[in-house]
Amino acid sequence: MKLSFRWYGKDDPVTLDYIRQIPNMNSIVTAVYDVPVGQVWPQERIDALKAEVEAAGLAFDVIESVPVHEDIKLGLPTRDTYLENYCETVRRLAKAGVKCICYNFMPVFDWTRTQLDRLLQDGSTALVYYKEQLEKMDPLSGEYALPGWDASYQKEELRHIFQLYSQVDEGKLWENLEYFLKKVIPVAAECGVNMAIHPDDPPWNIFGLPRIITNEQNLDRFLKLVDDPHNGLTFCTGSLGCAQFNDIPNMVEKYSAMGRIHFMHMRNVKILDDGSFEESAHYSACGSLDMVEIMRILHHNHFDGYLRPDHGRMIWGETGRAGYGLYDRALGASYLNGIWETLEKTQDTRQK
Ligand code: DNO
Repeated sequence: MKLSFRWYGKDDPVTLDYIRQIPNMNSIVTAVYDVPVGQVWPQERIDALKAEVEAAGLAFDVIESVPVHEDIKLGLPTRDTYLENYCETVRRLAKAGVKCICYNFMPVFDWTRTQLDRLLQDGSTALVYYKEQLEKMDPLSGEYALPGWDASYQKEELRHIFQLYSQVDEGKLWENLEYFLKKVIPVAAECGVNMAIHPDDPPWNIFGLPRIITNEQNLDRFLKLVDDPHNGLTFCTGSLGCAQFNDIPNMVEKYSAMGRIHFMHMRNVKILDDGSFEESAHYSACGSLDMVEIMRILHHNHFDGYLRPDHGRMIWGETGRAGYGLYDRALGASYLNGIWETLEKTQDTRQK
C-alpha cells in the first residue's frame, strides 16, 4: 500500500509541505488543472508539476484526473481527435514517470451532493446527498455550482449537451466506453501506465443521465471490455458504498485478488433509510462501512497500489475546498496507517 494525498496545485491552501508532514506519506495525487478538457497537456507543465512535487520529497506517480471529453462519452464524430489527444497526454505522463491515471466516465457531472457543509452533531460539517433535495434540483437552472461540476458550461451549452444525451442510453454509453478503452488501454499498456476508472458517484442515474460504473455486475463487464491489467479500477469505497446494493468487502476482495484495483479511495459514508447518505469521519463506527475489514482484505491480497484518504469533514474551524481540507483527511490517513501497521505486525493473515 502506498499512501497518497490529493493536492490541487498552487492554489490549494493545503501545501505540499503540510502534506509531507503526515506520517508515511508517499505520493501526491494531482493534475494539470488549467488545460481545457480534451487538449493535450503540455510536457513542460507536466515536468514542472513533477519537479515541484519531487522537491517536496514526495512521489509524482498518480494523476487524478485526465478528464474525458464529453464528445467521447457522447460518441460524436469529433471523438477521434479528442482520443488522440488523450493518448498523447497518457504518453507524456508516462514519460514523466506517472504510474497510475484516474478518470471517470460520468456524463456531464462528476460527483454530486446536495449540500457541502451540513452541520453534524459534533459541530463538524460534511458533504451530504439528500434524495429529497436532489429531486428539487434543476441543473439547467444555472443556480448550482458544485465543486465536482465543470463550471465552464454556459446555461445554453448545458441544455444542448442534455439534448445530445437524450440519444445516449446506458447501452450507448457502454459502446462509447468500449471505444474509448480500445484506443487508450493499448497505449497505456505500451507505456506501462495503469488506467483506473473512478466509479460513478453516486452510483445511480441522476438528472435523467445514464451512469454505468455503479455496481459489481457492471464492474465485471467493464473489466472484460478490455481484459488487460492496465484496464483497472479506482475503487472508491464511498462512491460505491453509498448504495445498499453494493457489498463493498466482497467487491474489494474480488477485484484486489484479480489485481485490478490500482488506486483505493478510502472514505466512509453513512447510508440513511431513504437512500440518502452523509459523508462521515473515516472511523468505521461513524459510518456504514467497515474500514478495518476493507483494509484487512487489501492486506490479505498483497495490495501494493496507491491508496488515499478521501473526502474529509471540515473540522477545527478549517475553511477550504469542500471535502479536501487538511485536518480530517490527515486524521483519516493516520487512522488508515494504524490499521495497516497493525495488520503488518500481527499474525500473518496473508495468502501464501
Ligand atoms: C471526488 C473525486 C472525483 C474523482 C473523479 C475522477 O472527490 O473522487 O471527483 O476525482 O471522479 O475522475
